[in-house]
Amino acid sequence: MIDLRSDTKTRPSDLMRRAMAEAEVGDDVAREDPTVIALEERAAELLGKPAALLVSSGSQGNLVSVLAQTSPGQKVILEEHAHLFRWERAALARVAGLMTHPLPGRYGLFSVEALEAALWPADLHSPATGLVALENTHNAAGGVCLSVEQTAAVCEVAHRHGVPVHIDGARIFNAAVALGVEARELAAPADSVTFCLSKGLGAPVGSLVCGEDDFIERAREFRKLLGGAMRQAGVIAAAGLVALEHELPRLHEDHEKARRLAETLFGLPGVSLDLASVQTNMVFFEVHREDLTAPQLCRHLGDYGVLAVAQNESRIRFVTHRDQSYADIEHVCAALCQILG
Ligand code: TLP
Repeated sequence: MIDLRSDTKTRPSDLMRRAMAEAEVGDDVAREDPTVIALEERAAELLGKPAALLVSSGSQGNLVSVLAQTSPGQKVILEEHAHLFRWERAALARVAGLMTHPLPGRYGLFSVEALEAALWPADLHSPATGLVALENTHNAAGGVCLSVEQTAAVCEVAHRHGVPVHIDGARIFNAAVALGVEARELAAPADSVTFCLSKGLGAPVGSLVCGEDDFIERAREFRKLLGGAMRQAGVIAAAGLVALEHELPRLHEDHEKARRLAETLFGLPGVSLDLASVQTNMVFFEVHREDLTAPQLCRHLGDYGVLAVAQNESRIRFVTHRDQSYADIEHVCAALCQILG
C-alpha cells in the first residue's frame, strides 16, 4: 500500500535497524548512555541551542517545554489550530494547569497586533501570560513555514512583555529546507524548540527538546515526572542519529512529491486546493462534488492500493515521506485522474 496518511507512518530504514542493533548503550537516567548524549549534542548543534533532551514523542516534548517555562494559573497564547491546542488531549489544562488563549491565524500564524492585544497585564483578576507557542511547519494550515522574520517578530513582542516563546518544530527541518535556511536560524529568536525524529526523518521513536542549559535541566525533571525518563535509550537514539545524517538531506524530495500531487489535484473537477499552502510535505484539499465525498474518494483510492483518510466530509490531507517512491506518486496521480477526471 502507498500510505499518504501521515509521515508518522514511516518505518525505520535498514541502516537505522543496524545502528539500533549495534548501539553502545548505558543508563540514560544516570546520563551514562553515550549514544543518547551524542544525539542530544547533535540536536543542540543543529538547532543552535546550548543543550537538548531526548523525549519519547512530540507531545511529550511540547509538554515538558511548557511545564519548564510556566506556572499553573498562567495562560499560553497560541494559534487556534495549533497541534498543542487541538490534538494533545488538553494536556496544557490537565497536566500543566494552564489556560489557553487561542488566536485566529493566517497560514498558521496570528498577527503581532492580535498578540499584543492578548498580552494583557496580569492583575488581581487576569492571569499572567506564561508562554507564547508557535508551530513550524504548521500542520493544520497545510504544512506551511514560518519564516525567520515572522518568528523574530513574534519573539520581539513576547520578549518585550517578558514572555518566553516555544516552537513546536515537529517538522522544523521541513521548514528549513523549504525556506533555504538553517534550522538554527528559525530557532534562534525562540527560547525553546522541539523537533521530531519520527515524522519525515523516518526514525521509529523520539523527539528532541532544545534550549538553554537551565531550561533543559527543568525539562529533564518534568520528563521524569511524566514517566518519560528512559534507561538504555541509546537503542532509540542510534536511529535518530542515522535520521539526522541520512534522511535530513533528502527531505526536499518529499516536498517535490507533495508539489506533484498538488499540481495534479489542482486541475481536477470539483477539487479545491490552495497551491500557496503547499510548501513542504503536505497537501490539504477539498472535494466538492455531487457524486463523491472525501471519505468515498479515500475508499476508491484504497482500490488502487493507496491509503488516505478524510478529515471530514470534504477535506483530505495527503502527507508525503520517504516510504513512497516517485513512481508511487505517479501511480497516485494516475488514480486521482481516473477517479476524479
Ligand atoms: N501529528 C500527527 C497527528 O497527531 C495529527 C500527524 O499525523 O501529523 N506537533 C505537530 C505539529 C504534529 O503534527 C504532531 C503529530 C505532534 C506535535 C505530536 O507528535 P507525537 O505524535 O510524536 O506526539
